[in-house]
Amino acid sequence: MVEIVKNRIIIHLDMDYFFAQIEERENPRFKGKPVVVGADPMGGKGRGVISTCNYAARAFGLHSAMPISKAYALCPQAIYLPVNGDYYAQVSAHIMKLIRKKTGKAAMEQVSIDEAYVDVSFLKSFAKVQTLAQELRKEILGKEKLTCTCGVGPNKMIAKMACQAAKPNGWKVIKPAQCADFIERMDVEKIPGIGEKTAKILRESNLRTVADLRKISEHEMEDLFGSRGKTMYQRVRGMDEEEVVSEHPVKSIGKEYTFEQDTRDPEMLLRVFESLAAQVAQELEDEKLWFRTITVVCRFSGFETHTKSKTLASSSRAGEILRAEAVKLLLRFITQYPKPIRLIGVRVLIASPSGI
Ligand code: TTP
Ligand code: MG
Repeated sequence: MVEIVKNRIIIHLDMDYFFAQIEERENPRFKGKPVVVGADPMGGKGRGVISTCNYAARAFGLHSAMPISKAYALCPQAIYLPVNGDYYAQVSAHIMKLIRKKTGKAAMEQVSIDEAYVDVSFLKSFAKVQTLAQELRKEILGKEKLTCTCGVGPNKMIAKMACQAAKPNGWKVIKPAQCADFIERMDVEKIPGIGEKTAKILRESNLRTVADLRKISEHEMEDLFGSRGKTMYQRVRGMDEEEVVSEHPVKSIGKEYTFEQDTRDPEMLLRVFESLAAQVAQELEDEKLWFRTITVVCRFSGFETHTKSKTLASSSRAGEILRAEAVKLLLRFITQYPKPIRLIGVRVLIASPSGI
Protein backbone atom coordinates (compact mmCIF):
# COMPACT_ATOMS: atom_id res chain seq x y z
CA MET A 1 0.00 0.00 0.00
CA VAL A 2 1.46 3.31 -1.03
CA GLU A 3 1.39 6.01 1.56
CA ILE A 4 0.48 9.45 0.22
CA VAL A 5 2.11 12.33 2.02
CA LYS A 6 -0.29 15.28 2.17
CA ASN A 7 -1.80 14.29 -1.21
CA ARG A 8 1.15 15.66 -3.08
CA ILE A 9 1.20 16.03 -6.85
CA ILE A 10 4.62 16.57 -8.39
CA ILE A 11 5.73 17.29 -11.96
CA HIS A 12 9.23 16.27 -13.03
CA LEU A 13 10.32 17.93 -16.27
CA ASP A 14 13.52 16.88 -18.07
CA MET A 15 14.71 18.21 -21.42
CA ASP A 16 15.43 15.55 -24.06
CA TYR A 17 19.11 14.96 -25.04
CA PHE A 18 19.64 18.52 -23.91
CA PHE A 19 23.11 19.63 -25.15
CA ALA A 20 22.71 17.71 -28.42
CA GLN A 21 19.18 18.97 -29.00
CA ILE A 22 20.37 22.57 -28.67
CA GLU A 23 23.06 21.84 -31.28
CA GLU A 24 20.40 20.35 -33.58
CA ARG A 25 18.24 23.43 -33.12
CA GLU A 26 21.14 25.66 -34.18
CA ASN A 27 22.09 23.40 -37.13
CA PRO A 28 18.99 21.95 -38.82
CA ARG A 29 21.24 19.99 -41.21
CA PHE A 30 22.12 17.69 -38.26
CA LYS A 31 18.50 16.49 -38.01
CA GLY A 32 18.20 12.71 -38.25
CA LYS A 33 21.96 12.16 -37.99
CA PRO A 34 23.79 10.90 -34.89
CA VAL A 35 25.08 13.90 -32.92
CA VAL A 36 27.53 13.61 -30.03
CA VAL A 37 28.52 16.45 -27.68
CA GLY A 38 31.66 15.89 -25.63
CA ALA A 39 35.41 15.48 -25.84
CA ASP A 40 37.22 15.57 -29.20
CA PRO A 41 37.38 11.99 -30.58
CA MET A 42 40.65 12.78 -32.43
CA GLY A 43 40.05 10.04 -34.96
CA GLY A 44 39.56 7.45 -32.20
CA LYS A 45 42.56 8.45 -30.08
CA GLY A 46 40.77 11.12 -28.05
CA ARG A 47 40.52 11.05 -24.28
CA GLY A 48 37.53 12.17 -22.25
CA VAL A 49 33.88 11.24 -22.47
CA ILE A 50 30.53 11.91 -24.13
CA SER A 51 28.49 14.62 -22.36
CA THR A 52 25.38 13.56 -24.20
CA CYS A 53 24.20 12.42 -27.61
CA ASN A 54 20.95 12.44 -29.54
CA TYR A 55 18.69 9.40 -29.82
CA ALA A 56 20.02 8.57 -33.32
CA ALA A 57 23.47 8.14 -31.71
CA ARG A 58 21.97 6.18 -28.78
CA ALA A 59 20.71 3.64 -31.34
CA PHE A 60 24.42 2.78 -31.90
CA GLY A 61 24.85 2.13 -28.16
CA LEU A 62 26.34 5.55 -27.36
CA HIS A 63 25.45 7.24 -24.05
CA SER A 64 26.56 9.94 -21.60
CA ALA A 65 29.88 9.27 -19.83
CA MET A 66 31.04 6.71 -22.43
CA PRO A 67 34.73 7.18 -23.36
CA ILE A 68 34.83 9.17 -26.59
CA SER A 69 37.26 6.64 -28.13
CA LYS A 70 34.68 3.88 -27.65
CA ALA A 71 31.96 6.11 -29.12
CA TYR A 72 34.12 6.70 -32.17
CA ALA A 73 34.73 2.97 -32.60
CA LEU A 74 30.97 2.30 -32.47
CA CYS A 75 29.85 5.25 -34.58
CA PRO A 76 32.64 7.06 -36.49
CA GLN A 77 30.09 8.69 -38.81
CA ALA A 78 28.45 10.70 -35.99
CA ILE A 79 28.78 14.48 -35.86
CA TYR A 80 31.12 15.19 -32.93
CA LEU A 81 30.80 18.61 -31.29
CA PRO A 82 32.58 20.29 -28.37
CA VAL A 83 30.69 21.28 -25.19
CA ASN A 84 29.40 24.83 -25.59
CA GLY A 85 28.67 25.11 -21.87
CA ASP A 86 27.96 28.82 -21.52
CA TYR A 87 25.37 28.69 -24.24
CA TYR A 88 23.60 25.64 -22.78
CA ALA A 89 23.50 27.37 -19.39
CA GLN A 90 21.80 30.37 -21.02
CA VAL A 91 19.17 28.18 -22.69
CA SER A 92 18.65 26.38 -19.38
CA ALA A 93 18.01 29.70 -17.62
CA HIS A 94 15.34 30.62 -20.22
CA ILE A 95 13.58 27.28 -19.73
CA MET A 96 13.66 27.45 -15.94
CA LYS A 97 12.20 30.95 -16.12
CA LEU A 98 9.39 29.70 -18.36
CA ILE A 99 8.55 26.89 -15.93
CA ARG A 100 8.59 29.27 -12.97
CA LYS A 101 6.28 31.72 -14.73
CA LYS A 102 3.86 29.06 -15.83
CA THR A 103 3.58 27.34 -12.44
CA GLY A 104 3.18 30.53 -10.42
CA LYS A 105 3.07 29.98 -6.67
CA ALA A 106 4.25 26.35 -6.85
CA ALA A 107 7.54 25.39 -5.20
CA MET A 108 10.08 24.63 -7.92
CA GLU A 109 13.40 22.87 -7.55
CA GLN A 110 15.94 22.84 -10.34
CA VAL A 111 18.01 19.69 -9.88
CA SER A 112 20.33 19.85 -12.85
CA ILE A 113 20.95 21.94 -15.94
CA ASP A 114 17.88 20.51 -17.69
CA GLU A 115 15.51 19.14 -15.07
CA ALA A 116 13.22 20.48 -12.39
CA TYR A 117 10.54 19.37 -9.97
CA VAL A 118 7.42 21.43 -9.37
CA ASP A 119 5.07 20.80 -6.44
CA VAL A 120 1.61 21.48 -7.84
CA SER A 121 -0.35 19.85 -4.99
CA PHE A 122 -2.52 22.96 -4.75
CA LEU A 123 -4.25 21.98 -8.01
CA LYS A 124 -5.69 18.98 -6.10
CA SER A 125 -6.37 17.01 -9.29
CA PHE A 126 -4.19 14.78 -11.44
CA ALA A 127 -6.30 15.74 -14.48
CA LYS A 128 -5.56 19.44 -13.96
CA VAL A 129 -1.87 18.71 -13.47
CA GLN A 130 -1.81 16.66 -16.65
CA THR A 131 -3.22 19.64 -18.54
CA LEU A 132 -0.66 21.96 -16.98
CA ALA A 133 2.21 19.62 -17.87
CA GLN A 134 0.99 19.47 -21.48
CA GLU A 135 0.78 23.26 -21.64
CA LEU A 136 4.29 23.54 -20.24
CA ARG A 137 5.71 21.17 -22.85
CA LYS A 138 3.90 23.05 -25.61
CA GLU A 139 5.18 26.40 -24.38
CA ILE A 140 8.80 25.23 -24.18
CA LEU A 141 8.52 23.79 -27.68
CA GLY A 142 6.91 26.99 -29.00
CA LYS A 143 9.29 29.45 -27.36
CA GLU A 144 12.56 27.49 -27.30
CA LYS A 145 12.00 24.98 -30.12
CA LEU A 146 13.08 22.17 -27.80
CA THR A 147 11.25 19.03 -26.67
CA CYS A 148 11.09 17.75 -23.14
CA THR A 149 9.38 14.99 -21.17
CA CYS A 150 7.14 15.34 -18.11
CA GLY A 151 6.38 12.80 -15.42
CA VAL A 152 3.59 13.35 -12.90
CA GLY A 153 3.27 11.42 -9.66
CA PRO A 154 2.37 11.62 -5.96
CA ASN A 155 6.04 12.09 -5.01
CA LYS A 156 9.36 13.17 -6.51
CA MET A 157 10.68 9.67 -7.08
CA ILE A 158 7.60 8.44 -8.96
CA ALA A 159 7.40 11.68 -10.99
CA LYS A 160 11.02 11.24 -12.07
CA MET A 161 10.60 7.55 -12.86
CA ALA A 162 7.45 8.34 -14.88
CA CYS A 163 9.46 10.93 -16.82
CA GLN A 164 12.23 8.42 -17.53
CA ALA A 165 9.68 5.87 -18.72
CA ALA A 166 8.08 8.37 -21.12
CA LYS A 167 11.29 9.67 -22.77
CA PRO A 168 11.81 11.21 -25.26
CA ASN A 169 9.22 13.88 -26.09
CA GLY A 170 6.50 12.26 -23.98
CA TRP A 171 4.55 12.43 -20.76
CA LYS A 172 3.22 10.00 -18.19
CA VAL A 173 0.93 10.34 -15.21
CA ILE A 174 1.12 7.82 -12.37
CA LYS A 175 -1.67 8.11 -9.82
CA PRO A 176 -1.18 6.95 -6.21
CA ALA A 177 -2.98 3.64 -6.73
CA GLN A 178 -0.72 2.82 -9.72
CA CYS A 179 2.65 3.47 -8.03
CA ALA A 180 3.38 0.01 -6.67
CA ASP A 181 2.56 -1.74 -9.98
CA PHE A 182 4.40 0.87 -12.04
CA ILE A 183 7.79 0.11 -10.50
CA GLU A 184 7.33 -3.54 -9.54
CA ARG A 185 8.93 -5.12 -12.62
CA MET A 186 11.68 -2.51 -13.04
CA ASP A 187 15.36 -3.36 -12.60
CA VAL A 188 16.75 -2.36 -9.20
CA GLU A 189 18.98 0.35 -10.68
CA LYS A 190 15.95 2.34 -11.77
CA ILE A 191 15.42 3.21 -8.09
CA PRO A 192 17.22 6.43 -7.11
CA GLY A 193 19.95 5.48 -4.64
CA ILE A 194 20.96 2.31 -6.47
CA GLY A 195 23.90 2.89 -8.80
CA GLU A 196 25.48 0.45 -11.23
CA LYS A 197 27.91 -1.07 -8.73
CA THR A 198 25.27 -1.56 -6.04
CA ALA A 199 22.93 -3.10 -8.60
CA LYS A 200 25.68 -5.56 -9.57
CA ILE A 201 26.12 -6.61 -5.95
CA LEU A 202 22.34 -7.04 -5.57
CA ARG A 203 22.13 -9.11 -8.76
CA GLU A 204 24.79 -11.43 -7.40
CA SER A 205 22.32 -12.16 -4.56
CA ASN A 206 19.55 -12.71 -7.12
CA LEU A 207 17.92 -9.37 -6.35
CA ARG A 208 17.19 -8.11 -9.85
CA THR A 209 13.86 -6.34 -9.78
CA VAL A 210 12.04 -4.00 -7.45
CA ALA A 211 9.69 -6.91 -6.65
CA ASP A 212 12.72 -8.96 -5.49
CA LEU A 213 13.80 -6.16 -3.17
CA ARG A 214 10.31 -5.93 -1.69
CA LYS A 215 10.78 -9.42 -0.25
CA ILE A 216 13.61 -8.10 1.93
CA SER A 217 12.68 -7.04 5.49
CA GLU A 218 13.36 -3.52 6.70
CA HIS A 219 16.05 -4.90 8.97
CA GLU A 220 17.79 -6.71 6.10
CA MET A 221 17.57 -3.55 3.99
CA GLU A 222 19.65 -1.86 6.69
CA ASP A 223 22.26 -4.60 6.33
CA LEU A 224 22.32 -3.98 2.58
CA PHE A 225 22.17 -0.18 2.50
CA GLY A 226 23.42 0.92 5.93
CA SER A 227 21.98 4.21 7.13
CA ARG A 228 19.94 4.49 3.90
CA GLY A 229 18.17 1.19 4.60
CA LYS A 230 14.86 2.64 5.77
CA THR A 231 14.68 5.12 2.90
CA MET A 232 15.42 2.38 0.40
CA TYR A 233 12.78 0.14 2.02
CA GLN A 234 10.24 2.90 1.34
CA ARG A 235 11.50 3.70 -2.15
CA VAL A 236 11.02 0.15 -3.45
CA ARG A 237 7.41 0.49 -2.27
CA GLY A 238 6.90 3.64 -4.32
CA MET A 239 7.12 5.90 -1.29
CA ASP A 240 9.25 9.01 -1.07
CA GLU A 241 8.72 11.83 1.36
CA GLU A 242 11.31 14.24 0.03
CA GLU A 243 9.95 17.73 -0.39
CA VAL A 244 10.41 20.00 -3.36
CA VAL A 245 12.77 22.63 -2.01
CA SER A 246 13.15 25.91 -3.85
CA GLU A 247 16.56 26.70 -2.38
CA HIS A 248 19.15 24.00 -2.02
CA PRO A 249 21.16 24.02 1.18
CA VAL A 250 24.84 23.47 0.41
CA LYS A 251 25.36 19.75 0.73
CA SER A 252 28.56 17.81 1.00
CA ILE A 253 29.64 14.20 1.23
CA GLY A 254 32.75 13.27 3.19
CA LYS A 255 34.53 10.39 4.88
CA GLU A 256 37.38 10.47 7.37
CA TYR A 257 39.52 7.99 9.25
CA THR A 258 41.46 8.26 12.50
CA PHE A 259 44.55 6.06 12.79
CA GLU A 260 45.07 4.12 15.99
CA GLN A 261 48.62 5.34 15.97
CA ASP A 262 49.80 8.49 14.25
CA THR A 263 51.62 7.55 11.06
CA ARG A 264 53.66 8.77 8.13
CA ASP A 265 53.75 5.43 6.37
CA PRO A 266 52.93 6.53 2.79
CA GLU A 267 51.61 3.13 1.78
CA MET A 268 49.19 2.95 4.68
CA LEU A 269 48.12 6.59 4.26
CA LEU A 270 47.46 6.09 0.57
CA ARG A 271 45.61 2.81 1.01
CA VAL A 272 43.25 4.26 3.65
CA PHE A 273 42.85 7.49 1.73
CA GLU A 274 41.98 5.78 -1.55
CA SER A 275 39.36 3.72 0.24
CA LEU A 276 37.82 6.92 1.69
CA ALA A 277 37.78 8.51 -1.78
CA ALA A 278 36.19 5.34 -3.20
CA GLN A 279 33.43 5.45 -0.55
CA VAL A 280 32.67 9.10 -1.40
CA ALA A 281 32.69 8.25 -5.12
CA GLN A 282 30.29 5.34 -4.50
CA GLU A 283 27.83 7.57 -2.65
CA LEU A 284 28.01 10.16 -5.45
CA GLU A 285 27.31 7.45 -8.00
CA ASP A 286 24.42 5.93 -6.06
CA GLU A 287 22.76 9.30 -5.52
CA LYS A 288 23.63 10.48 -9.06
CA LEU A 289 25.23 13.64 -7.68
CA TRP A 290 27.83 15.99 -9.14
CA PHE A 291 30.74 17.74 -7.41
CA ARG A 292 33.11 20.54 -8.20
CA THR A 293 35.11 21.26 -5.04
CA ILE A 294 37.20 18.62 -3.28
CA THR A 295 38.59 19.23 0.20
CA VAL A 296 41.17 17.09 1.96
CA VAL A 297 41.63 17.35 5.70
CA CYS A 298 44.70 16.24 7.66
CA ARG A 299 45.01 16.26 11.43
CA PHE A 300 48.55 15.93 12.70
CA SER A 301 49.91 14.83 16.06
CA GLY A 302 48.78 17.36 18.65
CA PHE A 303 45.42 18.00 16.90
CA GLU A 304 46.76 20.60 14.49
CA THR A 305 44.25 20.40 11.60
CA HIS A 306 44.65 21.73 8.06
CA THR A 307 42.55 21.57 4.92
CA LYS A 308 43.38 21.96 1.25
CA SER A 309 40.80 22.36 -1.51
CA LYS A 310 40.63 22.18 -5.25
CA THR A 311 37.78 23.51 -7.39
CA LEU A 312 37.51 21.93 -10.83
CA ALA A 313 36.92 24.00 -13.95
CA SER A 314 33.56 22.25 -14.35
CA SER A 315 31.30 19.94 -12.36
CA SER A 316 32.06 16.25 -12.55
CA ARG A 317 30.63 12.95 -11.42
CA ALA A 318 33.72 10.87 -12.17
CA GLY A 319 35.13 8.87 -9.27
CA GLU A 320 38.51 8.69 -11.02
CA ILE A 321 38.82 12.50 -11.11
CA LEU A 322 37.86 12.67 -7.44
CA ARG A 323 40.50 10.08 -6.52
CA ALA A 324 43.27 11.66 -8.61
CA GLU A 325 42.67 15.23 -7.38
CA ALA A 326 42.26 14.16 -3.75
CA VAL A 327 45.50 12.15 -3.81
CA LYS A 328 47.34 15.18 -5.27
CA LEU A 329 46.08 17.28 -2.35
CA LEU A 330 47.12 14.61 0.17
CA LEU A 331 50.61 14.37 -1.32
CA ARG A 332 50.99 18.13 -0.92
CA PHE A 333 50.24 17.67 2.81
CA ILE A 334 52.76 14.91 3.16
CA THR A 335 55.51 16.93 1.50
CA GLN A 336 54.65 20.21 3.24
CA TYR A 337 54.33 18.98 6.84
CA PRO A 338 56.91 16.62 8.32
CA LYS A 339 54.66 15.55 11.25
CA PRO A 340 52.94 12.19 11.83
CA ILE A 341 49.29 12.11 10.78
CA ARG A 342 46.41 11.24 13.11
CA LEU A 343 43.37 11.67 10.81
CA ILE A 344 42.76 12.03 7.09
CA GLY A 345 39.53 12.83 5.31
CA VAL A 346 38.10 13.78 1.96
CA ARG A 347 34.95 15.76 1.27
CA VAL A 348 33.20 17.03 -1.87
CA LEU A 349 30.71 19.85 -2.18
CA ILE A 350 27.67 18.80 -4.16
CA ALA A 351 27.37 20.98 -7.25
CA SER A 352 24.82 21.38 -9.98
CA PRO A 353 25.81 19.89 -13.33
CA SER A 354 25.35 23.37 -14.79
CA GLY A 355 28.63 24.42 -13.19
CA ILE A 356 30.15 23.78 -16.60
P1 TTP B 1 20.39 14.27 -18.81
O1 TTP B 1 19.06 14.90 -18.61
O2 TTP B 1 20.77 13.13 -17.91
O3 TTP B 1 20.52 13.71 -20.29
P2 TTP B 1 20.00 14.34 -21.65
O4 TTP B 1 19.13 15.55 -21.44
O5 TTP B 1 21.16 14.56 -22.57
O6 TTP B 1 19.16 13.14 -22.27
P3 TTP B 1 17.72 12.59 -21.78
O7 TTP B 1 17.28 13.43 -20.62
O8 TTP B 1 16.82 12.71 -22.97
O9 TTP B 1 17.98 11.17 -21.42
O10 TTP B 1 21.53 15.36 -18.68
C1 TTP B 1 21.33 16.70 -19.09
C2 TTP B 1 22.61 17.26 -19.70
O11 TTP B 1 23.68 17.17 -18.74
C3 TTP B 1 23.07 16.49 -20.93
O12 TTP B 1 22.45 16.96 -22.12
C4 TTP B 1 24.55 16.73 -20.89
C5 TTP B 1 24.90 16.88 -19.43
N1 TTP B 1 25.50 15.62 -18.93
C6 TTP B 1 26.88 15.48 -18.95
O13 TTP B 1 27.59 16.42 -19.35
N2 TTP B 1 27.44 14.31 -18.52
C7 TTP B 1 26.68 13.26 -18.08
O14 TTP B 1 27.22 12.20 -17.69
C8 TTP B 1 25.25 13.41 -18.06
C9 TTP B 1 24.38 12.27 -17.59
C10 TTP B 1 24.71 14.60 -18.50
MG1 MG C 1 17.61 15.52 -20.00
